Amino acid sequence: MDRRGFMSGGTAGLALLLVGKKMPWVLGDPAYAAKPVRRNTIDFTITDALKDMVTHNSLNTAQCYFWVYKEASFAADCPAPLIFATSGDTMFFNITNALTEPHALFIPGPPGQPPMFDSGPIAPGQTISRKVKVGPAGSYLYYDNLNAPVNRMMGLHGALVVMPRKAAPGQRFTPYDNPTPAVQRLFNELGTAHWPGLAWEQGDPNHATFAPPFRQYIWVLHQPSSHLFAEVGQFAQQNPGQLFPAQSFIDALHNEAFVPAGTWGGSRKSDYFTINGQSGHFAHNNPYLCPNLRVGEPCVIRVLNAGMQMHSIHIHCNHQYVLSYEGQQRDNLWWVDTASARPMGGFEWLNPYMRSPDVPNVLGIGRADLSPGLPTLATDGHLTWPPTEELNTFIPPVGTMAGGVDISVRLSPLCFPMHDHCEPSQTAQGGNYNCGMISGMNITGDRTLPGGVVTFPNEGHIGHGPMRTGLAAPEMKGPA
Ligand SMILES: [Cu+2]
Repeated sequence: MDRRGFMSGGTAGLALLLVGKKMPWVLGDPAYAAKPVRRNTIDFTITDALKDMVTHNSLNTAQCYFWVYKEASFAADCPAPLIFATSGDTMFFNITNALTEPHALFIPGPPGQPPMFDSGPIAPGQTISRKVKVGPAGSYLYYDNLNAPVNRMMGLHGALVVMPRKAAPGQRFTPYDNPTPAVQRLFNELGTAHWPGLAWEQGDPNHATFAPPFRQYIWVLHQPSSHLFAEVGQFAQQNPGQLFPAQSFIDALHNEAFVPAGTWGGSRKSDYFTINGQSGHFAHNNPYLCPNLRVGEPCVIRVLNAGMQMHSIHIHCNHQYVLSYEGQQRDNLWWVDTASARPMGGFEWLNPYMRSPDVPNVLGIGRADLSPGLPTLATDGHLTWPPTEELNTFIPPVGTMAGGVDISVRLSPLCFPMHDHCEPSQTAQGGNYNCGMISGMNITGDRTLPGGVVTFPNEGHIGHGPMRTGLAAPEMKGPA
């Protein structure tokens, strides 16, 4: 397995490519500030890579072999870089096929419409250069559609997010060029009395509270099989130019009995379940994946399933509005806590970032509703919102020193899980629970209380809390 000297994929942040000049908002987003690259020409080499997987450590050398679109600016990884572009932009692909069988890059259009882009087969050793007119606004998987599903499953896929050029006159921004009335109405109501706080496109230009505009997260789902992928790599090495039989790939992944890795070699079923190539701790505690926002800071979550297995994406804390399902905007919005992403399907959610409706709070049960007459609820003489008891709890206590370091960990922010209800995906290598397809949503404060933005007490405490993302605000004012 050393055909071309495998590259090692890291477990760092998301590779991000910006097309066009209309997206300064991305650069203002702490989740994306890591190192986006701005260019209109995307240089892909179709090659292979070996990646350390979630359970990789000094005792367990778990790795997986992938085929990847490697962009010139970034290390090889699966998925390929997230591309942000604006509807109507033009971008250019230079694509070189460095593998031994034909490959391609395909971007579907909206349902029932022609593809946005189709490179057609690129022969081994060949380079093609093509122009793409980007649009309409939405969330797309770009992928290799040849020898389906083998090439796409082997790792040749990534996400393209197309933002609308503008909002309709007098209307709020939505994620679409032509939103349905229901979607437009929902976005118009963000930041109003119904959902106090910010509209989607509103942020803090001067970072007073570190709230970026157009808050959004992209979850590309995948189910790598380390044994099957290695076999495909070996087949290609031994039979250059021949295609791995797609039907036996499907049979292995779907129909083979599961045998965990340690038992002999393991079967060829999926043994990893990833979001943007990450899983377990690396997915959940990753600011590219897990929203870290305050009550009143709604965000969009775009889910795209690149794999062959369904995932039922279930999030705690808030219900989600399904804005679109499999590329089709909703006329009548669903309000759900779980939505299913079928293979090659997906959806777009609006996460309202309201208080969890069943959490009693100082203003009553439900949203931050300032109507008079609502009961003030308390438990054991203590207000349950803001949840200062949780937020002021440190384990071990503040000041616990080890090696000269304060090792206290603050139970903050309020962390809620997202997990896939198709439960096998919660494992890695067939048994390592909680190393699978998980993420979450975290609440780091509340900007809807009377008296202005609340950043929870001790937000500025350094400690070793799991989720420091630079959201500490200078203002630490609680409710009067
Ligand atoms: Cu749950």
